[in-house]
Parts: sequence; structure tokens; C-alpha cells
Amino acid sequence: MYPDTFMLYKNKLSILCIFFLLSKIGWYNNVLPASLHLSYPEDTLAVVVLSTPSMFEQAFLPFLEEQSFQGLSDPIDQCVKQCVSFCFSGQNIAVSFDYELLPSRKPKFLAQTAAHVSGAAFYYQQSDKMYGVCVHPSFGGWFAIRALLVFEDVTVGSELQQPVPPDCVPSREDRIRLLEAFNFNWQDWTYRDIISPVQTYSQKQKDYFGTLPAQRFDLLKTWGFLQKDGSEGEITQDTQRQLPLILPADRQSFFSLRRICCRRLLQYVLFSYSCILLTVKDLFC
Ligand code: B12
Repeated sequence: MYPDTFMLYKNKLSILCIFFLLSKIGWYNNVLPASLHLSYPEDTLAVVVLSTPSMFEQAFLPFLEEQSFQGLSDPIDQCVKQCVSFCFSGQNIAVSFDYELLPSRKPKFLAQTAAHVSGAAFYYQQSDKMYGVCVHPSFGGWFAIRALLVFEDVTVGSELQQPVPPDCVPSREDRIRLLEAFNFNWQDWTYRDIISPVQTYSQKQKDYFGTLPAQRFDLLKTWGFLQKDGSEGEITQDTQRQLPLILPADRQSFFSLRRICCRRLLQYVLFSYSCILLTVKDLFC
């Protein structure tokens, strides 16, 4: 299954603007105290899942259009869950989402540490008094760390070398600026622009994430996505925590995600076809 199958997973997920990096449990446990270790052998394969800015338009809005949304828990979380489920269904994977907590109220996994040790994004931390923040070399702060997948039956050896995440904020002044913006002014989005990103959130996406979670259903209704009868319920912390650890092979999500992928594939084909036609026209006319 490794590494060819992973290329397949990568292609499937990249259509949905989600990408992932391979990692080992040992790399993660090495930088954490024993109380936060994940209890798997150190050579177990883990995968860190990140979402890019286009995920909102390419996966989330189509997900809402497809009426795949089922109420109660956060729509973005459901969409990510469906994307992951769509790509990895049938595999023996333990999935932890960024928002999930243990009974001890600690997060199920430390997303920023996982992103750093997998080489995805550099984790800048200063002291216990300030929250640390990851910066991605292409997207700056315009991304999110969505999940950690642990392939319980897959171990990897020395063929997987630990990558070093690019240090894209090398100067002390910029790091201070970054941490201050993340801690004190995160609502103005500026920490995300600490480097020039290749892509940022669209205005629609900013409007969505700039709205309090409890009011996002109303916003989606004004955009015409949800029924107006209020049957979708409220987004609460408690409902978020009810998601299962192991993903089921969810047929409904599989089919709706497959429709979205097929539609996008068709768009690519039509686009390529028009490009070929234009080139032929240029050559012969
Ligand atoms: C709880 C939480 C919060 C809390 C507390 C924040 C905190 N960091 O504790 C609150 C509600 C305040 C919060 C707010 C926000 N959050 Co928040 N939050 C989380 C959450 C769920 C858990 C973080 C946590 O509890 N960490 C525990 C502490 C102890 O970990 P730590 O500080 O990293 O310490 C460890 C490391 O230092 C490690 N370590 C030690 N040595 C070394 C060496 C190396 C090399 C490494 C790599 C690690 C390492 O050991 C320490 C533990 O012992 C994460 C998602 C997740 N599952 O991780 C998102 C997360 C950190 N939040 C995120 C964001 C974006 C935000 C907000 C901007 C709001 C938002 N969602 O838009 C604000 C900004 C902060 C602010 N100004 O308020 C993002 C950060 C993305 C990024 N680029 O880094 C995350 C990762 C969510 C995501 N899906 O992407 N958040």
C-alpha cells in the first residue's frame, strides 16, 4: 500500500484542496512529554492533514450544495470528515480531528507539533505566556491543520526521513510581530500574511470564519444553503465531540464526494479541451 497507494490518496484529496504529509509517531512523541504521547510503536505511519484556502470553494460549498450537511455538528468539520472518509474508507485508520478532546479535556493531538515534525509548517513558539503559531512556506497562515491519521497496521523504516520544515520567518523582529499578531490581533487576519502567501481566503470564506460558530448556520441560510426551518440544530462543543474515532466507510458521503470530484474532473476535461481547440485554431488559422 505504500507509497503508490499514497499517491492515489494524494490525488483524490488534492482535488478537494486538502493535502497531507507523511510522518512517524516517533517524531511526534520525541518532542512531547510522556503524558502527551500517542500510544503506538514509534515506527507507525501517521499522516497530517491540512486544508488550503481553496478547500472552502472546492469542497465546502459544493458539499453544502449537495445537501450532504446533516445538522448538529459544525459543517466544516463534517465536510473535512467526509473528505477524509471518502479518501481513506476501508483502511484501518485511527483518525483524530483538530477539534476533538480527550476526557481529560486535552486535545487528542497537538496539531501544530504534528505539522512541524512532519515538515508541513514551521511551529514558532516563544514562551509559555504566548500561544505559538505555525507558518506554511506557501500559504503563510492561510491554512488549517485538520486531522491526524494513524495507520495502525503500517510501519515505516528508514526509507522515510524526517523533513525539516522551512523556516520562513527567520528574523527575530518578524517572529515577535507574528506572535503578537496571532495572540492579540488574530481577528484582523494579519498574522496570516507574515510571508507573501500564494493564496488567501476569499472574502466569502473570511465572512464565514469571521462569524461566531453559533451564528454560522444563519449566515449559511442567508447564502441559501440550508433549509429555513431551523432543523439543523446548533453548533455546540458537545455535539462536536460525539464524532467517532475510527471512520466508518460512509456510503452517503462517499457518493456525494464522488459527485463533487466527478464534476471537477469534468470541468478540467472541458477546460483542457477548449485549450487544445484554441491552440489548434492558433496553429491553422
Ligand atoms: C485549545 C486551542 C485554542 C485555545 C488555546 C490556545 C492554545 N494554544 O493553547 C484558544 C481558544 C485560546 C485558541 C484560540 C485560537 N486558535 Co486555537 N487551538 C486550540 C487547539 C484545539 C489545541 C491547542 C492546545 O491546547 N495546545 C496545548 C499546548 C500545551 O501545546 P503547545 O503550546 O503547542 O505546547 C507543546 C509544544 O510546545 C510541544 N513542544 C515542546 N518542545 C517542542 C519542540 C518542537 C520542535 C515542537 C514542534 C514541539 C515542542 O510540547 C508542548 C506540550 O508539552 C488547537 C488544535 C489542536 N488540536 O492542536 C487549535 C489551534 C492551535 N488554533 C488555531 C487557531 C487558528 C486559533 C485562532 C486564530 C482562532 C481560530 N480558530 O481562527 C485563535 C488564536 C489564538 C488567540 N489569540 O486566541 C490553529 C493554529 C494554526 C496555526 N497556523 O498554527 C489550530 C492548530 C487549529 C487548526 N485547526 O489549525 N485555540
